[in-house]
Amino acid sequence: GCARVSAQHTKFPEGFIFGVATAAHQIEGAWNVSGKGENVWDRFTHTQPEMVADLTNGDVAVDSYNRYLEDVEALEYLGVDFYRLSLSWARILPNGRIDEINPDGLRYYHALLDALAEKNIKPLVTLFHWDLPQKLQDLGGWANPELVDYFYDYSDLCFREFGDKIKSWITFNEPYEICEDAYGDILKAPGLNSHGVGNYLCSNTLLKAHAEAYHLYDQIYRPKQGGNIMISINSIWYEPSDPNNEEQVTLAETANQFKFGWFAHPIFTEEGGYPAQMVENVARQSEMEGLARSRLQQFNDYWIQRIKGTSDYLGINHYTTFLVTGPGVDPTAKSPSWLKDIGAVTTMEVGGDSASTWLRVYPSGFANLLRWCKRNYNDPIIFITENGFSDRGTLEDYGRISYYNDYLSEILNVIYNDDVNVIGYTAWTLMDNFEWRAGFSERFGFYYVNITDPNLPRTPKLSVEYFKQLIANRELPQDDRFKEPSLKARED
Ligand code: PNW
Repeated sequence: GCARVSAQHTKFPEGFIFGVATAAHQIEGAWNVSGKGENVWDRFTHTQPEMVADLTNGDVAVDSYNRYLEDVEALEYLGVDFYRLSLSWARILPNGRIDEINPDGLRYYHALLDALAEKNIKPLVTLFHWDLPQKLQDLGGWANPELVDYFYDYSDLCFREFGDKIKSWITFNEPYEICEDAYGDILKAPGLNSHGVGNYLCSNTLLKAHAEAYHLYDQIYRPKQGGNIMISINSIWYEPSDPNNEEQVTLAETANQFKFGWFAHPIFTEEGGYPAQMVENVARQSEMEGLARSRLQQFNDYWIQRIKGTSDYLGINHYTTFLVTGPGVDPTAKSPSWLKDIGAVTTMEVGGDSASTWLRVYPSGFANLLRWCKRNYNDPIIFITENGFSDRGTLEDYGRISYYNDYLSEILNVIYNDDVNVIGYTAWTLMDNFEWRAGFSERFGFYYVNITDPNLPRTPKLSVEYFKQLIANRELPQDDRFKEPSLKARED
């Protein structure tokens, strides 16, 4: 061909760091022992077990509460620079409130942090990865603005208690999934299905809670502890299905503002507040519905300023791309809803597939997202806090290896060709675990876990060797054994 192709870079820049992630509710188990309180996922899976594809739950999960030393060994074998884990709020504060602290909860995390320190693995710790104490959900959860104060107290305790051992914090994992899936829909616990209403109440509380935790850390703890703190925002990247169709291009931009911009715009832009297009669309829809006020309440000036600039890095969880096919209402959209408010029809029909319907393999979408973030958010320092691939659980997981290889290649492309400032990468996930409503039917792990064996043995998949070699050499592995045999045969 005559296209100018720059050589594929394979080597990561000096100082780039690698890790893997998990989340408390997906791995710990021990749901009601040693003083842990009930959380929204305990309640959801116990009262509506049919909501989980294979009827599993997090009661035992992969028992990391008891097997954390095995997990640390697996991390050591991989050679990771850091381990991203989350703290279970209800394990530390059974009722969610600061007036009752569970000493066994603190002890567990201290033991885990000490085991990591011994292996020189740095913890990157998420304060909230979806497992709200049920007692706080009973008060309305994130739809209740009072949660700002409850999250402040919980964060304060965590910074004080663990801040000497934890130098990197994440406030919230994926605010979109929290507010839209759990409040606006039934896709995550508690599944309130308050579409077009609860989702926006949630985002107002969550962004304020995030900002207050940031300022607390920044002003009180950072001077003594010297760490950093960020938020992890999930994106589904939207592209026009026909890049030459102006209308689709505009609608894809609107969709990206609704998805990523919903939480990124208030924190990472000079202007602050929700994206203008989002404010306008929801106001217009609300008016058409005969409402006196928009379902999306704008922040006042105090909160716009208070929320702006409250993240040291832009944490990005990225997995997949959707296409925008045209204007209108998505056939799956409820009324009213976030999806209807966008005003675009979307499709997942793009790239290769995985075990998850929502996860399509489309690496170039990742590069486009990263370049878009550089442009829209004033060239932030970007930390990839999740990226990964699901299958049904094979040990020869060539699909996972090629996913990682192709998505990591795109990171190298944007670093070297577009000067995007990506400084770290986190793979989801260390071992197969409780994949929320998919249970164990979709597997994202480097290690396979046989959940029918009471010992829950962790067995390395081929991707363990791939990721280990990547980290050891700071370079994309070129080794033939990581290529799918059928593809290899075709090349020979
Ligand atoms: C993340 N999407 O969720 C979560 O942070 C993890 O707890 C979860 O296990 C993992 O990804 C795999 O699902 C996502 O639609 C949910 O793009 C949805 C999307 C991405 C991530």
